[in-house]
Amino acid sequence: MSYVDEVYDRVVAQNPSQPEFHQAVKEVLATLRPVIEENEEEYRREALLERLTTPERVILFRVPWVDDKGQVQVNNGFRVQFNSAIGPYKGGLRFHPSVNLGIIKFLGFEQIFKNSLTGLPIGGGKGGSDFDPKGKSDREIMAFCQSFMTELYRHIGADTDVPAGDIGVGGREIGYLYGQYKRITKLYEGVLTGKGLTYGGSLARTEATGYGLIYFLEAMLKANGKDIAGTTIAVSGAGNVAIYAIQKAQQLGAKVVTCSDSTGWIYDPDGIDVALLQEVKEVHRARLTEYKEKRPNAEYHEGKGVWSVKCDIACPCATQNELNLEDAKMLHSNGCYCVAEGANMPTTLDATEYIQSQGMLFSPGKASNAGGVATSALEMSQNSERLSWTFEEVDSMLKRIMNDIFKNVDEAAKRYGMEGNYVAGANIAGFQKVADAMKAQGIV
Ligand code: NDP
Ligand code: 2IT
Repeated sequence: MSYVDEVYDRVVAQNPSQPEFHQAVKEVLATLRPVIEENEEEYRREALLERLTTPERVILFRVPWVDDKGQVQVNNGFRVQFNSAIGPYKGGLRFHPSVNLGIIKFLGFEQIFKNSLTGLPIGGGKGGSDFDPKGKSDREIMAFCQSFMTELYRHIGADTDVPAGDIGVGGREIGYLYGQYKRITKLYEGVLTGKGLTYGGSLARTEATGYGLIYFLEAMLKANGKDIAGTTIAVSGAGNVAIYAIQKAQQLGAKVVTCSDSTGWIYDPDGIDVALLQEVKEVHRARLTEYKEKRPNAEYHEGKGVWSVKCDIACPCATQNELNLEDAKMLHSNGCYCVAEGANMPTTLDATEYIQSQGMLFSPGKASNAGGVATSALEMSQNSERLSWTFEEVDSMLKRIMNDIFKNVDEAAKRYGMEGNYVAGANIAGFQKVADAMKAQGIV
């Protein structure tokens, strides 16, 4: 059996009931096959792939907090410190009822390659909780965040592990987490990113993942003789990534006609009104039915459905496995020629294979959503030098980073005879730097 297959079987056997983690490992290992085969015996002797697929450290903890009725609630807390070969662990915190160890491991594993692709010195990590922020009061959110940090603080630090936001964790949560970290440790340091602008945050971090996705998409379209201006785009999600992807796409002359949340979706033939979407989601934290009430031309539908809309480009920006084979077939039959992932692993493996087999363009999240974490690393740099850069400075660095990522991914795919396969290109380019650093640092 080949070394790659042996390691995949081992991951499945040793991590039962973690299908998302298996899926992420399967995709990466399958595309690394030609790279591994060049030096198979050496990699096998050094157990490089076993080490790469085993987290350096997994922290599981209890998070007790008191709700507004005086009832004590208990949630599970997680932090997976996956790989520190090229820098301190870096990656978001997700608060969502679906969170479990397998989901945090898939996200942490993806983060290793994504962070490597940014070209910046950050290792891979991820964390979170099965806490559901929906419907909670501000006081309950604060109580939860303070309790979460009361355990997490001992495992993180500006040069050790630097968490940030993800689903269910935005500016408000980062603020409460930062306050508690500072209170316990007395340290005013860049231990979290996505901070508010008054206490060490970076301009353009809020926009960075969505803007970065569209900068990457622009580069990918351009390399394939296409232009974003004049296209119709279907976006899913209505959170941080979706909102700023829609904003940037519309600034560049595209029309975005959909968005969605966990209960329904919007089709707006006139193009999504971003200011209204921000008011509904960022200010009121309300349902998309409120968007429809203020936008009579738009349609609201319950459930899932954005991929049934006719579009040129699809950008899934909500969550994992939200675009399946049936969705991919629908997109293709409606003339869609490009899928650019904003979320982490939003496309199932069979849907990805179908999209690629139809000659559609496809960018994996670990490449096209890397702008968020890249800008987090720029926030860390600003914190270290105790200076703040302007919006234009950060945005132009973000744009350059996304263009460089596209170039490196494209070149890596070509180098191994897989031109246009950006999944393979991203995994190969991300892997090489991490593997070199791991080899140089010995058996650790
Ligand atoms: P947010 O919490 O801001 O928004 C998530 C959006 O997706 C919400 O509209 C939410 O609906 C919807 N959603 C979440 N879970 C589900 C679900 N199970 N089914 C249907 N809809 C769902 O998160 P982000 O925008 O930050 O994250 C979106 C994706 O992007 C995630 O995959 C995340 O890992 C990834 N990502 C985020 C980065 C960042 O910087 N924030 C960086 C790189 C990737 P509702 O409004 O009802 O909650
Ligand atoms: O998935 C991701 O890259 C993020 N949620 C952002 C991580 C970060 O550290 O900014």
